[in-house]
Amino acid sequence: MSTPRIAISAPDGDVTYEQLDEAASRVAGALLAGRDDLGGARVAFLVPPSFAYAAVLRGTWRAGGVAVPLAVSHPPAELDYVIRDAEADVVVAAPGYLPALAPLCAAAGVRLITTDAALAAPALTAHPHLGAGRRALIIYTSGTTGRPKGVVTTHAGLGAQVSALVSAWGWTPADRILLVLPLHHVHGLVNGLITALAVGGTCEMLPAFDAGAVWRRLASGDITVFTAVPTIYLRLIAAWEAASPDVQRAWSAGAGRLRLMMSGSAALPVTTLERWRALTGHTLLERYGMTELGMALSNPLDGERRPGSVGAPLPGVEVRLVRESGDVIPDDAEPGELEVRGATVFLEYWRRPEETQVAFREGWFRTGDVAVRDRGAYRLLGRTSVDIIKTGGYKVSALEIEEVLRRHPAVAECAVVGVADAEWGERVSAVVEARPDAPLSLELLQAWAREELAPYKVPRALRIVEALPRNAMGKVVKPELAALLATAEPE
Ligand code: MCA
Ligand code: AMP
Repeated sequence: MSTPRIAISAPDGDVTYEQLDEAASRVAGALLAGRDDLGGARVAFLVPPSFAYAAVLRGTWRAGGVAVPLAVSHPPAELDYVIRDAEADVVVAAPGYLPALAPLCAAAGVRLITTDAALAAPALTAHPHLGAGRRALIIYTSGTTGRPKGVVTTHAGLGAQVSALVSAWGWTPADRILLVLPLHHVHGLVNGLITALAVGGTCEMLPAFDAGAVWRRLASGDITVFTAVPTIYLRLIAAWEAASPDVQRAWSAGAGRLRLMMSGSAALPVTTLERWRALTGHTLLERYGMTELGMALSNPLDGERRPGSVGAPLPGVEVRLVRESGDVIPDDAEPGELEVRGATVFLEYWRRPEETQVAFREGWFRTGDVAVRDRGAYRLLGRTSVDIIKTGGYKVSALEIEEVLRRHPAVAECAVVGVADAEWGERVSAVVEARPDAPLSLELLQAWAREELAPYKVPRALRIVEALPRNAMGKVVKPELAALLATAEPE
């Protein structure tokens, strides 16, 4: 008899596919609580990386629900926003999060159950029929308008995203991925967990990113695939450099045995790519994706991986570059906005029909990223909006942070920008016009913002000025701020 395959290896244990299947049926039973089908009701869940996370995700789908993963790094105000915006029918929480969630759920009138209770429920025996066109997942992402929007992907869309990755990156049941990314975003959730489970591979999860722990697992010889954001590769390089020569040799040799190492979510500096190649022999496979699209462009598994390039369209993905006028760019060398079409593209922004409509042009999704094509491969040059910041691989909206800062009683006006940073890609930075009569310090403002904003949205560099630079129309001129902040010491 062959050994049963391990689906998840996580802090709460190793489970086989059979055990995961049974656990998902129990979760589905608990969610349905006697109903036949959740019928697209939203199941929000706050569960750390674990076997329980995978069981809740699969159980939600089995019961006909829409999965809404919540971020373990988010403060109560952000959790509350997502639970209410998604109009969650039920929230599932790991027991440790009950104290934070119980008051929110009580105030919002939402049922709250623990993972322990869900996993102990009687298993569901009959499943609702899940048409591929049904909504499967809502991931929250920031934009240039208002608060974060829920990006809705159907089962068919997710299936198309996963198929593209399996064929382009050669996933097989023999793969074991080491996952250290958060599970409320596509990079960790789709590229890591969902794809590994779709092929019958193993997903090994660490509780959080820790450079030493990652190196030890990479060196073990067990892992075949790894994917991360550039900030993580920089931290791994720093840990390698701080290690003894013997440890360095063991880590490098072990990492060299992986089948595939990838980078994405933010631009991979060529210096990082080169340093990683020198340490491990791997030329990182860089790819480009977006919450609304899954992955769209990728360097090849076999063949030349060009530093500074995000490669060519994945199977089933069509892309084009468009001028500001809307004309499609026919040739290489002329930059334009990247637009994407295909079965992988999201269905809608949750309950935001107008924003969904303006996100598309003639059926093509407008990414807001500016790119240029060179011999079949694409290079990203920047974004069409200065108000989108990418920091540590997280996308944040400058406008959203400004709205929060303006609520502080000592802030008269403010402007937030992303300042180039070697470690984080961009650093959230703010220039604040203080009220003349109110004392304001970075510490006070940061402590205050921490309560309202996720950690990566808290301004790290701050200037307090008497007057923000404005144009003749009275509008704050952001490019001037970037220069001002670039010379400010990071706090
Ligand atoms: C955290 N800190 C930051 C940032 N993030 N400071 C500045 N900029 C930031 N972005 C602060 C923390 O609050 C803390 O501050 C201090 O830095 C040290 O934090 P530490 O615990 O050491 O690390 P961490 O910040 O928790 O983790 C760093 C990380 C993490 C592992 C690189 O940012 C991460 O997991 N990033 C991945 C994001 C991701 O998966 N993005 C995918 C979305 P203090 O000590 O003062 O409290 S994009 C996507 O899905 C698309 C589809 C795609 O293409 O992939
Ligand atoms: P998100 O909205 O969090 O899914 O982030 C998507 C955005 O991340 C894209 O629109 C790009 O701006 C950025 N991004 C993803 N992959 C890359 C990459 N390889 N290089 C540069 N930017 C990237």
